[in-house]
Amino acid sequence: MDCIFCKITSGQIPTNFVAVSEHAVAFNDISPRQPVHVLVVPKQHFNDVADLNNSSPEILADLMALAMKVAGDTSEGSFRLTFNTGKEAGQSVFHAHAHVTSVQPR
Ligand code: DGP
Repeated sequence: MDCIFCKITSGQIPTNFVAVSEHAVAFNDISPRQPVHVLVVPKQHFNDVADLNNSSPEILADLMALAMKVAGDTSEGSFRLTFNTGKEAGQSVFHAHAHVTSVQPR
């Protein structure tokens, strides 16, 4: 499968991870829309967060814990945590991921 986030999480595309957990990695978005814009991505491929929730709630819990750590480390406690799910909702990369964004970097 030709998936850009699989290439990033596997190390095939070298990427600076800002945080890592057992099942997920976090890295800066290539085109940030806020001063803080970090993507939190499961190492294993799932098409979107609904697929991830149905297939592996424990990996979703691990990803959420990493997203909350990133939010705490990068913001002053005011942040957004977003999963765009489906093309009509703005999802453009079909490998599940959370956006952590904040206008107030730490
Ligand atoms: P979404 O639209 O919710 O599917 O978000 C996908 C995000 O992924 C979008 O904000 C841009 C980002 N992105 C796409 N390709 C790359 C890449 O190769 N590297 C990084 N760091 N981010 C990427």
